[in-house]
Amino acid sequence: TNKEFPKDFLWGSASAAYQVEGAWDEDGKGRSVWDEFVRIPGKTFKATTGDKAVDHYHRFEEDVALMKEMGLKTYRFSIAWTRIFPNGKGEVNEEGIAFYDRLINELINNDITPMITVFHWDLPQALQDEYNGWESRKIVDDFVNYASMLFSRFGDRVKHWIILNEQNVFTSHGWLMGMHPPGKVQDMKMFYQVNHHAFMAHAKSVLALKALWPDALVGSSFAFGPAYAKSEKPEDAMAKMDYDDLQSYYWMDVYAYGRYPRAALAQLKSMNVAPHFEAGDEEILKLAAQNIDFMGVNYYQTTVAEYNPVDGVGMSNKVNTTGKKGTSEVQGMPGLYKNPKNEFLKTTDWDWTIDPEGLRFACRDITSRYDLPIVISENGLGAFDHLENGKVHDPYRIEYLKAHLIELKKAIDEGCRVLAYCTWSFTDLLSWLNGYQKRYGFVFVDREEDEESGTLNRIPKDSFYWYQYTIKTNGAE
Ligand code: BGP
Repeated sequence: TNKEFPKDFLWGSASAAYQVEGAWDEDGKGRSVWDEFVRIPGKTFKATTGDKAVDHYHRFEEDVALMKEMGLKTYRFSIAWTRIFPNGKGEVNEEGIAFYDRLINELINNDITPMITVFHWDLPQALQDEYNGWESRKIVDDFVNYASMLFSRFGDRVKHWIILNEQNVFTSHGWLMGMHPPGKVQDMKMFYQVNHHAFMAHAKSVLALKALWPDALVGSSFAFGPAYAKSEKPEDAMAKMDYDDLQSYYWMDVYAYGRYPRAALAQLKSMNVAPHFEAGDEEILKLAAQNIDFMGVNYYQTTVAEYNPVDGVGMSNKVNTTGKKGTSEVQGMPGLYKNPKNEFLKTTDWDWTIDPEGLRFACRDITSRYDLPIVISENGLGAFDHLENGKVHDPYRIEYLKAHLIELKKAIDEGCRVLAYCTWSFTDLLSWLNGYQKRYGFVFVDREEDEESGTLNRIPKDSFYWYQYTIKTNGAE
């Protein structure tokens, strides 16, 4: 087999507006639910905010120059809805459009393909105030109106679109675990209803994009954590199946087939939490499914599924946000499954399993089930990095990414059609729940949790030069 990755493979890196931009109240930007949420004491890590983040808003030219130096082929970034429509809808804020115009043009002028995420969690607070945001069906029209504005203004230059980032994460953290806005806990019925609204927003946006730009490439990005059955016990095999249907296929089946997994829906009906459909929804979901071009996958780790008795563990908000190993708790769904530790895998300081083969597993599973091209829209290692004598040595990150790329190449050789691989992230940035101490970038940014200290200077880490070489050889070395 050829050692190189496919011709035109998009070697990339990713970010999200709230995590890098800063300039939270500049040039007409409205407030998002995250601008408010981080101000509630105790909600996020040390009450760190994205007010300034890594100031990408003012330093994007410097950041793009570094991407160019690296040889990056694609940069995935998200647009802040509140820069385009400060109140979520109504009059467009031309200064917001102008910022993204400058960023897109800068990328294109440097031979970097822009890949846009329409929604990476920063919902306008105005829509939350008016009708509880995602909880109301009204969100669908406002979302499509916002997405369509992006398509009409940027679609002449931007071909790659990701509608939603990790719908499974922002809804479970927001309505079950209380860790993302609006901070609700165990509201199962609303969780599934919110998801239905998000699916409709995704589907109608896909159709709106294709109506305007038939050649565009579109999909949504799913946080896929494949599950391994704990043992050869039939009840563990069934636990894996329940986990897959309720935690993975519940989203990917709707994107790819336009329907919910039948067993999951039966389960939700028995619990009286199945979502309400409007007339015509099924047809729209099906039509959109026929129009997506790829499955976006954010891959970080795998999980284990084990049978969980009716009086067993539920979902908790005890997750490790400090980087102290072993401080997270087992999550589960009573009567169905729980997710114990995998004894065979190492973990990061934040208790995420390190499992390169899981990436291959994820690609194979998607290819078997959906036969769709794949965009790896995120993959990376969160770690404590240290600046010493002006350098950051991060061999652990190189080792992590290299191992994942080896498995990704195997998946490609096995028939998976992988279009792009975006690492998380290009520069260091804000981690939603872990602050600035948990770093992912190829480029170190000099800043601490508190906004006053740090120069925000950019310093390429060792991994920057490793990825540069990997891109240059198209993955052959
Ligand atoms: C994904 C998000 C990203 C990013 C990443 C790393 O879920 O799409 O926005 O934050 O995870 O996660 P964390 O910052 O929690 O380590």
